[in-house]
Amino acid sequence: MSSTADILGARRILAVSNREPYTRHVSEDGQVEFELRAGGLVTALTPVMRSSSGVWIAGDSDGEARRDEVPHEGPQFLLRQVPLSEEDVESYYRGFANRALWPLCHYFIDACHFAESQFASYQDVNQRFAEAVVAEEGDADLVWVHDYHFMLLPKLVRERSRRRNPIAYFHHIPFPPEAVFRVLPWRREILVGLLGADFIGFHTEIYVKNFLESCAGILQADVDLASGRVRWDNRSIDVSAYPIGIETAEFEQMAGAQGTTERSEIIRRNIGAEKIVLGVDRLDYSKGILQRLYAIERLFELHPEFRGKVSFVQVAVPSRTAVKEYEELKRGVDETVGRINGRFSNSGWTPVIYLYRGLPREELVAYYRAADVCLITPLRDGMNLVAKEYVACKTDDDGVLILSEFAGASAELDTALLVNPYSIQDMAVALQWALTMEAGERQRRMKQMRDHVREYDVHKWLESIVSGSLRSGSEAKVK
Ligand code: ADQ
Repeated sequence: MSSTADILGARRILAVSNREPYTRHVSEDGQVEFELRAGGLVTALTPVMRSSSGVWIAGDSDGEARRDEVPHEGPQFLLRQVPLSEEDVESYYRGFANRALWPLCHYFIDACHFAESQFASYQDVNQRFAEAVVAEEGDADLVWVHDYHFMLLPKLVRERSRRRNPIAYFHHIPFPPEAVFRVLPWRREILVGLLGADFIGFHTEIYVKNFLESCAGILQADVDLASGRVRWDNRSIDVSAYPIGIETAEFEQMAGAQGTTERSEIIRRNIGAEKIVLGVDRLDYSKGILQRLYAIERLFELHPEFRGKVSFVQVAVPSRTAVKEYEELKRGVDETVGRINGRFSNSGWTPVIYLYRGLPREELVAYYRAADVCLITPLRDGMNLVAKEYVACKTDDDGVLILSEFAGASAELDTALLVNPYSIQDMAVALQWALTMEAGERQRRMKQMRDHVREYDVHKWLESIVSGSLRSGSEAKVK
């Protein structure tokens, strides 16, 4: 049994997330099949959900209410889907979650769109999820709410539930400084919604501090910054930093497989450059892809010696394509890649290779193995798992990570070359350094990061968060 299962004992996890952990397919002969979604959280949480017969509540954009036992073979857990109409998706998801909360939490005030009707839809969807939680809740559960789609949910569950199960909330994206958060017209409602939890987790101490200062400044709540506690509504809420990890062992094992070595050699041969620089992201304006391209352009301007020898590969998985800002970004990236290639390429060498698609996990790992340098420069990012995945795959300790100081991961991966992603010059200088760094220094820096990523993997994160949540649940009652 895993240690998380030990800590849970007879308790179940009742998890809530916007996206479901399994996608449901109906084959031509009517057979229903479930496919596990790739991703660290789902991979780590699923075995615990199975062993404790947990419940996972998620949205269903096909608009159907379903309760399915997943996976087909036991042990199973219950996947309950809350129906979301096209209007809900437009207003609650694309609207309030992704055009108000997402930019706000990433400190992009100018990109925020605040609409009363979208907040009303967000409230309505949160209420429907709260009803689903209460309907599924057992006597010994840990209610665990995930992410910014459900910031009102902890309070709504507390008000509706007669059971006194601990409620945990984890915020996967940044939490902005109070001065930024204040801009939100519904700042009080959102903070009070979250304070319905017993435990609130963020990736870094900075987000914890930002949240606590917002509670003190906006709600005049009694906050203890040193111990990370908020007193609210006669309860004590534990607010802590728990940086998420990845499935390190799985990435290491895939990186070491014979097939991966062969595939990464083919990738290198096809690209044909002496050195490969890699970027991997969802196509999102928070990831700083345009600024990164400008830095590559600056590198070729300032250092003609790299022309013909270095190629930059950007893999961008399409994301939120129906949201206006994302369409504009896609156009901007297409144009910039075209311009740089038009300016510098010659027969046999392409400066920027742009893959606008998601890659299967094995292929992604082969790209990580093939890359001499990984350039991860979000303007703001809760954590950034790609940085950790790249490190885990460098099993020979050879490779250089250039990382934005505004990614949560920079608090842990501090032997990366840390850059300010708003400074094109800073990134170009780091690129030049990375491409000429001696093997000894590359290995020393990488080894330190690899040891960290191995020790603090997603299983350790899960274990600490579950024990932290259960502890704060019981402490909150006795205070
Ligand atoms: P995301 O913003 O989605 O996550 P990230 O942490 O980098 O960002 O995770 C992306 C995942 O998708 C990684 O596992 C990566 O391998 C995969 N991925 C990205 N691009 C891909 C591509 N082109 N092809 C295939 N796979 C690709 C949010 C927050 C982050 C936080 C996580 C977890 O925004 O800051 O780290 O949640 O809490």
